[in-house]
Amino acid sequence: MIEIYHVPGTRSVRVIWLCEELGVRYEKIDVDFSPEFRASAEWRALNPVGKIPVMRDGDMTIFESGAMVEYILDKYGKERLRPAPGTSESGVYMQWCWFAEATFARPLGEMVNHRRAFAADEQVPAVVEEMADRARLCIAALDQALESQAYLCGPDFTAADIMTGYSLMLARRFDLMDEKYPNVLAYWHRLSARPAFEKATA
Ligand SMILES: N[C@@H](CCC(=O)N[C@@H](CS)C(=O)NCC(=O)O)C(=O)O
Repeated sequence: MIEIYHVPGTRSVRVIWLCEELGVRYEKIDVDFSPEFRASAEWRALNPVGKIPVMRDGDMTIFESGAMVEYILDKYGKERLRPAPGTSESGVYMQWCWFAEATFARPLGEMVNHRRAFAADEQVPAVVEEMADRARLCIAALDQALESQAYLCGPDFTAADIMTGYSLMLARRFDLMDEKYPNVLAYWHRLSARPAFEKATA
């Protein structure tokens, strides 16, 4: 059975959410999120940069949440939740998956790290604001894409929405989603009402 090393509120939510959507069985293994544990030889053996999540399936161990999502779709997806590889729909699907982590989650992650690494009086507001602006640009891009469709790849929910849904969870922590982005707000309500999302974030 798939083992998902999990900390609530982290990117392991994506992997659990996907398994719940697909009805794939998994075991959740709680991880100590303290910097000390993440720096330990025990954890670095699973994730060399000390981050969450990690996933195991049989003798395979991987880090990077996007890779876990694609692996699960390849092995257990039965062609659900993503377009057929090699189609133009698949190109758009991959664009949004990569955008979710490489472009949108990047400034958000740095905001989280900045807040965690520095005491309130050591934080640099201009740096945080610059990262918030980068994240807002991403939210605006999503808002535009969602103007005439319910999900990022069209009328149907895909794993690109799972990748993006977690990034929106991070954006909400910083109050970056507001009425300037009505399509994103409506999209967020659709995503967060899904039973699989509720289970992954319970
Ligand atoms: N690109 C990685 C990012 C992993 C990541 O940044 N995880 C966060 C939790 S969601 C973490 O462990 N942060 C601790 C740190 O960066 O020190 C992925 O998608 O798995």
